[in-house]
Amino acid sequence: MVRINKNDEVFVKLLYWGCAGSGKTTAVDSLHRLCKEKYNDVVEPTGNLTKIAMASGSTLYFDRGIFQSKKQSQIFYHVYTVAGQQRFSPLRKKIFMGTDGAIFVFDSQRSRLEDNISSLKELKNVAGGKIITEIPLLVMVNKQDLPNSMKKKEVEEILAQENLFYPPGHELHTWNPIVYETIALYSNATNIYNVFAELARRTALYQSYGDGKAPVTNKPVKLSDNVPEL
Ligand SMILES: Nc1nc2c(ncn2[C@@H]2O[C@H](COP(=O)(O)OP(=O)(O)OP(=O)(O)O)[C@@H](O)[C@H]2O)c(=O)[nH]1
Ligand SMILES: [Mg+2]
Repeated sequence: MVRINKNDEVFVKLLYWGCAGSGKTTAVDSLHRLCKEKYNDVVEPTGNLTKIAMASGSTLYFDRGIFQSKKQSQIFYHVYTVAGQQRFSPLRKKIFMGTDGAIFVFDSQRSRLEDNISSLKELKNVAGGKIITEIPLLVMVNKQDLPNSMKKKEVEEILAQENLFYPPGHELHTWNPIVYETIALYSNATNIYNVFAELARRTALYQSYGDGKAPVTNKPVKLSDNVPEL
């Protein structure tokens, strides 16, 4: 639920979800650097990234970064990651509360397939049927730099099996998650800004045209894969 304070500042909560080690923290870290160094005329971090992690680098609680839109300076994106290790499930449920838009970070390593699917099922369960209908979803198939990585088409099939990918003609078809093939490592970052910017755009469309829900497609919503203006 997008929140507005008495000064008309708007707070949008975006969440990176996925199994342990899929690259959520790395993605938000790279996003933070990209926004600071390259896209700061569009969206700028308002401070440091907060990372609460174990010595191993695995997230212990969450990461959080705050990003301010430069074109509409009253809009702030609060970007969170969850801790993906299985034992943190109760914590993830808490971090999920109030999420306006979600990015599922799929680990493209085939050995991680089962963990990806159980993480996706957990997200659906925690969201109680609100994914896509009220909370826009995008997907990263991450670690494309590694050999034999899973590809967009394969992940779309998994989404369809989980009822998160609608056929043409379905009223939610327009809101099918875009599946981005990504590399989260900063040195080689691919699609990391695009996926964030598209999620920001979709949350705005859900608010403006759908009153917090997926807008019905006969309304004048212009959609494209282009990087949007924030
Ligand atoms: N080759 C490669 N490695 C990556 C990529 N993204 C992340 N990694 C590596 O994968 C490991 C785990 O990344 P994290 O970002 O900590 O994963 P996480 O999803 O935050 O994990 P949890 O916090 O345990 O849920 C690290 O060693 C990263 O450097 C990528 O795109 N390519
Ligand atoms: Mg992490």
